[in-house]
Amino acid sequence: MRYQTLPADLYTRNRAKFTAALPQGSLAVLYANDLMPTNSDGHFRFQQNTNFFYLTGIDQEQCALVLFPSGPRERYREVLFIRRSDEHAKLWEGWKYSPDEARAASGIRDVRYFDQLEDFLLSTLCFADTVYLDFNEHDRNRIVYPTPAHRLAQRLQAEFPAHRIARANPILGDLRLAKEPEEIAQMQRAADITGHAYRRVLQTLKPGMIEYQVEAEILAEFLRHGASGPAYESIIASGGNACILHYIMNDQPCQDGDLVLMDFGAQYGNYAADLSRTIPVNGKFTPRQKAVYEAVLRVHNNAVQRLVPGADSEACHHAALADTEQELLQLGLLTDADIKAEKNRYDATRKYFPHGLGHPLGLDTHDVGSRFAPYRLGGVFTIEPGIYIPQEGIGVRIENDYVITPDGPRNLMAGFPITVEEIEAAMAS
Ligand SMILES: [Mn+2]
Repeated sequence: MRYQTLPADLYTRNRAKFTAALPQGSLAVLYANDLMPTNSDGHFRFQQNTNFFYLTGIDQEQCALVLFPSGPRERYREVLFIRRSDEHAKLWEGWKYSPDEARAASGIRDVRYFDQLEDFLLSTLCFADTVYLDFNEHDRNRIVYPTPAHRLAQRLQAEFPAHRIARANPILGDLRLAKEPEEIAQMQRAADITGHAYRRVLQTLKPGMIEYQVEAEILAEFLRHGASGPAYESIIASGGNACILHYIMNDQPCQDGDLVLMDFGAQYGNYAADLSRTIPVNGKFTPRQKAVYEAVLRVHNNAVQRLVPGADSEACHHAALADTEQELLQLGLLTDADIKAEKNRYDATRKYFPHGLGHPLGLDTHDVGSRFAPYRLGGVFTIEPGIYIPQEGIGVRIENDYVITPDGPRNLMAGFPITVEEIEAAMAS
């Protein structure tokens, strides 16, 4: 692995939390992700299934985990199935987990080969009444591709029609909202690498650079420090492009006098970082750019103070909209009449701040777990307010990642230049 792996004890604890939530008679089957085809004989870079990784630490295709805590025999209760390697795979692909390596990585004693899964399920299913599967659900994503879980579910419905199929996702999503200390340490590494990339941009950005050349500096720094790559497509949006929220074309020159909004994060050990910064292409904010920037920074700093256990993310979003409304009045972008004319509260403000305040972060950039769950200790959340003014060619977003701790929110991006003075100083040096 090109990353520092986490101790098996973490995965043992994660499995204990998950199995404790399974009702009597339940068996869970979690699969590694498929290697996904592109075209011809190509495939996308392998991306492990994050629920499978959370429970095993195994980062390889053709693997599965079966958990059957109430199984009648010890040998049914926790079994990891790994890909069987052979001379051909060794010649073309190199290293794959040996059973001993898989045991050491996962903390699972009973390791078998993936081609033995079928027979294992046929015998154990007779002692179970419910099968928990991970269907990779998300309320903003429609999965059109049949995952290994979908394929098993179809077979179960045909061959074991009296068994109940249940959703592992709500349980795992809820567990994953609160991070263990080892996970937070890994996320700090992802954040630190992201910081290296940010500092590199502060030192290299100059007028005339194409947005993708800025992206190249970022990706080079990610790889130099052991990241597997970006956790998501990098947004490098100069001038008015910043007002396109998911702008990833990155093909325009950064003009003297413009701002550039950058939203990028490294993936390290399968954990994501998520940073947004908006900086002046020539190293110096204009008075107007500074006014808008500092307005967003005040909204950001107020929002961080509300990251406390039990708080409701929707209430925090509304509080940030209220803060932004005040800033927009000050900036001359809104009038009292605009607010009075609103059909729904904050409609006028949402024109300039049309997205959410933040999201949970972890193995996934938009991490799993209910968006409506209150904040809790160990949760990691982004805070990313913005103000976008297309008519002025200005878009500003400022985003950091925070852990909710008993002592208040802890910034995983502490020390990354964020004030106007810090950014200008870093770009001048
Ligand atoms: Mn984000």
